[in-house]
Parts: sequence; C-alpha cells; structure tokens
Amino acid sequence: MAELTDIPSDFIRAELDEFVEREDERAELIDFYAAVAPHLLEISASIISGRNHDADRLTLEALAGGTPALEVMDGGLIAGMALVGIKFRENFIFVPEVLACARAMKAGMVHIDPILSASGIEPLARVIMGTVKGDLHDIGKNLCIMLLRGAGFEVIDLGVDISADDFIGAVEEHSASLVGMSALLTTTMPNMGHTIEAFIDADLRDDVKIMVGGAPVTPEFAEEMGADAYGDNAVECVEVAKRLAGVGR
Ligand code: B12
Repeated sequence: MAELTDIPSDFIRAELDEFVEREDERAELIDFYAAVAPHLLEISASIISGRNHDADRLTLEALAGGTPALEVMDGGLIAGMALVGIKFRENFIFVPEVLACARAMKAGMVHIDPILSASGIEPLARVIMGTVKGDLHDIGKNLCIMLLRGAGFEVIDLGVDISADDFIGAVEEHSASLVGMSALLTTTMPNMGHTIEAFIDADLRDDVKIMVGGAPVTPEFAEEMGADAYGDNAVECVEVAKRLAGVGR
C-alpha cells in the first residue's frame, strides 16, 4: 500500500489531504496516484482546477513526448475527474466549478480523440450511442465513443437527453445493430428500461443488442431492465460491444 508522500505531485497530495475524507477512498486514490507519472498528474491538476488552456497544452506535450494516448487519458484526464467527483459529492465545489473542470477535460480529450479513433479499417458494426432522456452528462459516453471508434466501430453519437423515440429512430435510419445508453443520475437510470420497452413495443428488440453503462448503473440493474450487457468503463464498453457484435471476446 502506498503512502500519501509517494504521490509525485504537491497539488494532488494537498487535494487528497484536504478533500478526501473516507478512508477507503483515500487509500484507493493514494495507491492509484502514486503509480502515475508526474507529467500526467500535472494534467490531472489542470482538470481539477478547471484550467482548460493548461489541460490542452499539457495533453499535447505528453502526447508529443511519447506517452500513449490511453495512458494520458487514464492517468491524466480521468484521474483528474475522479477527485472532481468526490469534491462535488461532498459539496466542496458546485456546478459552475464542475463545468469548468468538464471544459478542461474536453480540452484534453480533443487531442486524444483522433488518435484513439483512427483505425482506418472496415467498421466492425454500427453503434448508436446516447445519454438517456433527462441526463446531460456526456464525458463518459464520449470516452466510450472514442475507444469504440478506435477499435473499429462506426459510432453515431446522438448526444445527451435522448428519448426512446430518438434511439429507435436512429436505429432505423442507420440500420444499426448495437445501441449503447449512458446514465449518470439515479433519476434517469429508469429511462434505460423505458427505452428497452419502447424497442419491444416497436417490434425491434430482436434486431438490436443493447448495452448500458454510467457510474450508478450496475450489472444487476442492467439485467433487471433487460439490457444485453453492462460495461463498467470505456475499455469494457469496447469488449462488450465486440462480444455483442460477435467479433471477438
Ligand atoms: C461532470 C459532472 C457534471 C457536469 C456534466 C458535464 C458533462 N458535459 O458531462 C455538470 C456540471 C453539467 C453536472 C450536472 C449535474 N449533476 Co453531475 N456530475 C459530474 C461528475 C462530477 C463527473 C461525471 C463524469 O464525467 N465522470 C467521469 C467519466 C469518465 O465517468 P463516467 O461518466 O462514469 O463514465 C465511465 C463509465 O461509467 C462508463 N460508461 C459511461 N457511459 C457508458 C455507456 C455504456 C454503454 C458503457 C458500456 C459504459 C459507459 O465508461 C465511462 C468511461 O470510463 C459526477 C460525479 C461522479 N463521480 O460520477 C457528478 C454526478 C453524476 N452529478 C450529479 C448531480 C446530482 C448532478 C446535477 C443534478 C447537479 C445539479 N444540482 O444540478 C446536474 C444534473 C444535470 C442533468 N440533468 O444531467 C450526481 C448524481 C447523483 C445521483 N446518484 O443521481 C453525481 C454522482 C455527483 C454527486 N452528487 O455525487 N454534473
């Protein structure tokens, strides 16, 4: 188990010390950040402080210096958002600050996207992705999309606040065989179930495989709602999509 002093960033150490009170979370995050390279923790720090110009510059520098895009994404961008989430939950920061952090995250993601999305091969399958009705969170969905495209899927991104009808319309319009739904609010999770029911009512349920994800979603909830699969993170999203499309594990 790592110690706080093992984390190679004064800023991250101070943030953890001040804002992460739960012992289990603290231990988990200390272990995690202690294993991340200092230049990636600088990216995390820029996300946590909502400095979008720094996130942009530091991400570019890390990539130019040869750090793989996936590592920059995990150890820099997503790692920053983990602390933002805890500070938001505990009311240390509020929506305006989180929006600034999300903007910084997007400034970094802009550079990761083309690298992870470039595959140049015949699409494995066509996927419709969207965040369900009532929900405006899109960072996680966008990460999933980047990795799906990078793995060779064609992805139609419907965006956020997507109704069951819009999901159905998109499947019909694009003849897609896979649907991915994201939800970050416990209040919007049931809309995944409503969308699946709408596919049944439209007599289209047998034509598509449906995967779901988002921080509050669990494998049990996914099964209860009648989804075909659940994915915990963007890497799992790709694994699940491949399995559902019958193109790999
Ligand atoms: C950023 C953020 C915001 C931003 C969103 C900006 C944006 N463009 O997305 C803003 C400020 C707008 C916002 C608003 C709100 N938010 Co908010 N937000 C967050 C925060 C801090 C981070 C979410 C995030 O981006 N995480 C990082 C990404 C990488 O992780 P992820 O989304 O989980 O995605 C990964 C996996 O889940 C998975 N995945 C995701 N989707 C899918 C889909 C498929 C198919 C698969 C397989 C996998 C998969 O892969 C992803 C990548 O690894 C979370 C806290 C948290 N810990 O989650 C709160 C949080 C989700 N928000 C919360 C709340 C309450 C709100 C508001 C109601 C606040 C308010 N009072 O207005 C509003 C709701 C607005 C709305 N109608 O949607 C609560 C939800 C509580 C609950 N249980 O319902 C949380 C948990 C914060 C808290 N209180 O603890 N929020």
